[in-house]
Amino acid sequence: MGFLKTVGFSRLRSGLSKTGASLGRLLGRPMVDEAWFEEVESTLIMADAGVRTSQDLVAALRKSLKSSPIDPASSPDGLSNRLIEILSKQLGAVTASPLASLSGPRIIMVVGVNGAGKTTSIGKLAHHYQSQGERVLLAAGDTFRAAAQEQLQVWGSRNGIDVIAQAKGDPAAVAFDAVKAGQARGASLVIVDTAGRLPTQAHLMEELKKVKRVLAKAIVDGPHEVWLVVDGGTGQNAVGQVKAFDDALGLTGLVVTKLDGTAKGGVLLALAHERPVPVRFVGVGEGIEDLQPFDPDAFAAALVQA
Ligand SMILES: Nc1nc2c(ncn2[C@@H]2O[C@H](COP(=O)(O)OP(=O)(O)OP(=O)(O)O)[C@@H](O)[C@H]2O)c(=O)[nH]1
Ligand SMILES: [Mg+2]
Repeated sequence: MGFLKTVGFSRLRSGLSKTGASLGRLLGRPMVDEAWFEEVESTLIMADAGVRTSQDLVAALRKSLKSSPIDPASSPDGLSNRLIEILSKQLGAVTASPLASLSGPRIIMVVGVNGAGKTTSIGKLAHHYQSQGERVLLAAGDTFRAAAQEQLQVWGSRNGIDVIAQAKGDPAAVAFDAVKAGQARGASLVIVDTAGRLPTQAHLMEELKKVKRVLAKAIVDGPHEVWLVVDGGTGQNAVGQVKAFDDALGLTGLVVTKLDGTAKGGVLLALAHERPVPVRFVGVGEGIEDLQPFDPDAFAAALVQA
């Protein structure tokens, strides 16, 4: 786990420290009894893992400790390592496989509720993919507010890349234009920003479906990816968001943001258990570098050991 040594990991670890501190305290205790299992369960629930998920994880832990017991006195790290193993296995359900290579530009449509971190994440994604040699183009599909276009333009100039925008116009038209511009300019990746919305706002969800339909007409197999950006600090609410956006649009990935802040991180366990959409990246700050590819082992270790 080379990732463990990176700055990103320490950000993640300090962000998730609430959970880690309480799990750490439990794991350092000499007695593994019924009360201990109950405490592990309630700690996971408090870390936003959700009741059902926490119960199932503790059941897995019980089973594992029964078939292969650990003596905390002689093996001080044994319990943490066992729990990390179980959490990583659960998080394995949301591990993303690498994106398949394409001949034309890949289109990533980015959606989510207001303020989740879509535009910021797009700025960071542009930087990430550019550093991997991709030719990136951005589309200002949030035509709802003028400031939203400007915000994306700022990220565009920070990365030295073009942003396709229209002074007036609807998001589907901007998305269509961006695909055509991407094809004409030899871009390998077009990332489409959209305005924030609640999944309960039916007309706004219809608008997203329209953007998706138009992208399907603009390019073969488009959009290749539909990613939901979720604020990791919203706890169980994030699970509802993933289900609703997935039902409406068929998500292919998630970006979970703000794990450097108040987020407790357990929500990824709940997602893995209840609606396993691959987690592509986690956001650990507001800077251009503060985006990490999701690594289930490192994340489980951060949850337990912080
Ligand atoms: N600490 C922290 N802040 C973040 C992260 N990602 C985004 N933010 C902040 O969250 C706020 C909202 O981010 P935006 O990118 O504007 O969110 P959005 O989803 O595009 O918002 P709307 O377009 O209004 O729906 C900004 O202040 C960002 O700097 C993160 O990973 N960590
Ligand atoms: Mg935005």
